Amino acid sequence: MPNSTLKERHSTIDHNSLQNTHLREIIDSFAKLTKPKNIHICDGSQKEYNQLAQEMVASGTFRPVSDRPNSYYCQSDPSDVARAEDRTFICTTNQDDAGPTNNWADPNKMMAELKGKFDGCMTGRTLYIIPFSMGPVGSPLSEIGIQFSDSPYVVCSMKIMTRMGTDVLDVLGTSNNFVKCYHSVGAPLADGEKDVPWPCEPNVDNKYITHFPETNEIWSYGSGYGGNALLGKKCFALRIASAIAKRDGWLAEHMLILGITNPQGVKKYIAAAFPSACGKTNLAMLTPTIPGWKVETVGDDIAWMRFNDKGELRAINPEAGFFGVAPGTSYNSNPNAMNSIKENVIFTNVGYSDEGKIWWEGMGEEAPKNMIDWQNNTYDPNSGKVAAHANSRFATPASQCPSIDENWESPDGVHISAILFGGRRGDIVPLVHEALSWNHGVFMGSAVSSEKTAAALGKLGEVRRDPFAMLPFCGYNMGDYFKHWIELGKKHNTNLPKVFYVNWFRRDENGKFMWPGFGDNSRVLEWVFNRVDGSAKGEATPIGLVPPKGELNTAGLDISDEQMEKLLDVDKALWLQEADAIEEYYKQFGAHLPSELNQELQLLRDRLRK
Ligand code: SAT
Ligand code: MN
Repeated sequence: MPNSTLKERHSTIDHNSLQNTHLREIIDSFAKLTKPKNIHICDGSQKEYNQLAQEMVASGTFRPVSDRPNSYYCQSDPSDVARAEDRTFICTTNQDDAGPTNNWADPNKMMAELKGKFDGCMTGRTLYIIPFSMGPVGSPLSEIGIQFSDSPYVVCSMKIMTRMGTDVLDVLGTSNNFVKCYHSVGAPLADGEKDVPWPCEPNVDNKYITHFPETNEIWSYGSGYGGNALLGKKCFALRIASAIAKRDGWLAEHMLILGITNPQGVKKYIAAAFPSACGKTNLAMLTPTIPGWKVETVGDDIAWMRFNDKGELRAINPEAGFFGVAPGTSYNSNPNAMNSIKENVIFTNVGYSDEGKIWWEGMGEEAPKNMIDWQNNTYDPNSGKVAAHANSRFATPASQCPSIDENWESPDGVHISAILFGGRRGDIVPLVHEALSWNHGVFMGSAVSSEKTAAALGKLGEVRRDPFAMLPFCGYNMGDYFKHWIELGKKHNTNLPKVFYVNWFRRDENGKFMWPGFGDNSRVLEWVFNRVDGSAKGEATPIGLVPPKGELNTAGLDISDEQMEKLLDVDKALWLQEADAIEEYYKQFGAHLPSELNQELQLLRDRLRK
């Protein structure tokens, strides 16, 4: 069947009339491969969104949320609830370019395997073509992608999470400079076969999340969930973009961006890297408990950063929405998030009541009487089973966030004066410490460690190294990535941000969190802010500078001096063990490990032994 006879469904754009011949050719060959029933070029309009949402309500994929206008509830297949890291591949000609922390695959072999999977995979379905911009449409810092997908859920989610639609095609013009994002849920429909609410390939071994950084292509098969399927996010804005950034001298990072203003009205911007599901969204939207301070949100997950000609590091948030973890989000933990999700939201894998209201554990509200859980079973509070999956999410437009920063869409980005690293560690890592230099900061970032969370499939709780919180997201050799950070510091050494490491999750001998966290994290931000402008003191420890006694603002907090001491304690013996562990972990990078990091490790040991 020639593709020109493919039925165009309620799309205002006819693909044969597309200006961009590259795009037209790709659509034709991809449709030939995947054999969809229909083809639909997305214009990104609200009308289109509403129509798709209504179709999904009719098919049972979506259920309307009764107390939130234009919002929908959705349950995924139980096999498809998080990123599939074991099935995520970087496909480069040389295995060395993917490095020891990525699953590597030969690009030709992988492409052949993928072609087999994609052959006919859209039978009975509609192929949606989704033009989107990461970053404000037309900004020089932005990049364009075209996602191909057979999932209307993905289309609606992409409308929230990215800038999507016709204006992106206008900016693209006839250029071939866009990231090709091929996606299928991997569930062809035979003639007359009834669809399921969440089509996907249930066998995890048949899922593929593959990246071709040499040709700026992403091929994702078998999953409809989160970062596996919303390809603008981790696949493009991190894995592919990090490889582009390495070539072009900038940084694509797994970082939130926040603006913080002191009582005198001085504002600074901070970027912070934490592994998935460690509270980045909460920190980005934090409501300070210290009087007179204000925090505003630029982004909650991804930062693209470049040095400008003044040597300032400028950051943009390439996304347009928040894909936040639902459980634990409440008016207490994150009022700004709660106020961001009053309308135009897609909720996935939370609980849903017979009155059409959504609910999750830690929402700060009593569970509704009659509710189904994320697996569509009647929720029984006595069963010990949760209503909301630990990685259940809300997708909501960033523009709805009450704390959104006035510069969040500024084409020049915002000036970053401090970078925070952090993870979830019950022990040894103090509440906050400051790097002694840029290279020491890179060392800290390279050794980020965290207890595993539910954002990825696998065992929870286990401590793993997650360098720069980029372990699952770096599109090239992690050793070269460290080198890139060192090199940028050398090249732009006049106005570098200060680097810090935080840990909100330290526990006492009874296993209790010692720091209240959430809004009180503003106290740590205050010290960071004042360190940047030189008005706060830092006390030297072997691992870096910590706030000296009395320097961290604990006014109004029920915390003893003894507890503060414990929170900031640096145990030399344990840190010497940590240094051994870092040395062991560094071995995998071989010759790709920059010598500067070995030097930093040596300096750390010297300071610990003094
Ligand atoms: O990758 S997701 O977008 O599904 C969420 C995350 O891991 O941060
Ligand atoms: Mn993330």
